[in-house]
Amino acid sequence: MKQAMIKPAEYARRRENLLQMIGPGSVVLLQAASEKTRNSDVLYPYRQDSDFLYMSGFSEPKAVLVLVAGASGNRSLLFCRPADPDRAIWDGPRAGLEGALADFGMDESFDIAELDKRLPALMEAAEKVYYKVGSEPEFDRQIMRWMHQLHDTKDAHIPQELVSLEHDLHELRLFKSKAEVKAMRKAAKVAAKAHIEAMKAAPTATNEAELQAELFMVFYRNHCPWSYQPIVGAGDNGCVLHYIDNNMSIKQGDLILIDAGCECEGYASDITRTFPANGHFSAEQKALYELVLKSQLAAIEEIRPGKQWLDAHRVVVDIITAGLVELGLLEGELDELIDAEAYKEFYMHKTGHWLGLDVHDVGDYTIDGESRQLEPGMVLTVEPGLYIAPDCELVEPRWRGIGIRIEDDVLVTREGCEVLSKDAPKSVKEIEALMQGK
Ligand SMILES: [Mn+2]
Repeated sequence: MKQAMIKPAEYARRRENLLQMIGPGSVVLLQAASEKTRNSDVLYPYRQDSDFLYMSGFSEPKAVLVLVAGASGNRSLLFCRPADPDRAIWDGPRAGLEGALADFGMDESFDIAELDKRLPALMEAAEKVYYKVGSEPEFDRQIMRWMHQLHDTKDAHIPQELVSLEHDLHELRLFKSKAEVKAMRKAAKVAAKAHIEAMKAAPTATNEAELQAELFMVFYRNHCPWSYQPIVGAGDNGCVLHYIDNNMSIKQGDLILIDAGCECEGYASDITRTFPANGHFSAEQKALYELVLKSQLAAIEEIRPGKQWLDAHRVVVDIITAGLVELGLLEGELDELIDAEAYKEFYMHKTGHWLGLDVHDVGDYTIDGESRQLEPGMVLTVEPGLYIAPDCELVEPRWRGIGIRIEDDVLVTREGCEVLSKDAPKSVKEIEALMQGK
């Protein structure tokens, strides 16, 4: 197997950091994602829970991670499925209890079948039990059963608080380490290449599905599975924000909007490009495209330490609204239009989101009601768009059915920012040259 970018020592450091935050006398319980049936005996591809993955690097189902912050030091315990030569014939090998110690840096490992037997005693040693309260009904019930068990045991010590784990853990996840940035840079590089291949294939493609195939070919050749169902929307479909059917025919003169990203060691990229199917922007397409691009470039200028998360969005709203007035899609006084949010008819989403192990990654966007300040190590998307619905009566027919979004993945650095997805072309000139084979 290829050497992992995120090393066991980094996972151990994360566990240590979390236990430092929550302090001694605590126990943390995290459950692996469960397998999900697609139909009959067929399962959906398994994807580990991002919080569990962040704390363990362990990507098998049927596991529970227990972190103990005790007076005599911190311990990491993994309950998982033992190695099983018979099952290995069908499913391949598992890490097993030995692997949990040797490859995942655990202090102790136990058979997951012993969970009920051992967990109450581990909880008994703690004042506070941290877990994702309310997120998995069955796990909630299981923890309550263990609590009842302690209540029913003579002289047992009972933890005084059940505390939600998410806030502290997600604060850690918001700031990316060097190794995480490396993984995200690769995910962005591979996705950018996929977008380039889709652009090159578009002039001879007749259906959106063919372009999705180009994306997947690049993803899987680079061992990076998709990070979310891609959007490949030609023509009017580009205006459907969460379009994922990706099976309609591509018509001469369509714009094609592709929103697609992949994962490297669980870390996502999330890139959107919009380009003309035939490699030539029409006048209307170009006018709106240049406007979105101008707002996107200005928004990226707003990504640096000390700026607020919302500053990029504010700049986009100003530029988009002014541009729509200039092009005649909106009428009125600029300030009034902005106050009235008139742009929302054509631009109804925010300019970005945190990016990491989840595509819409965790972390607070506001602190005490104020938009959060950007700090080095945060990664976010910058993705303004314009969507003129095919049946929009507010504008001349020539603008209708044009959907555009341009999205990059941006790392906040000490000096400003780094656009991780910069390899994907986005100027009109670059796109047309690539698609026309120049
Ligand atoms: Mn996005």
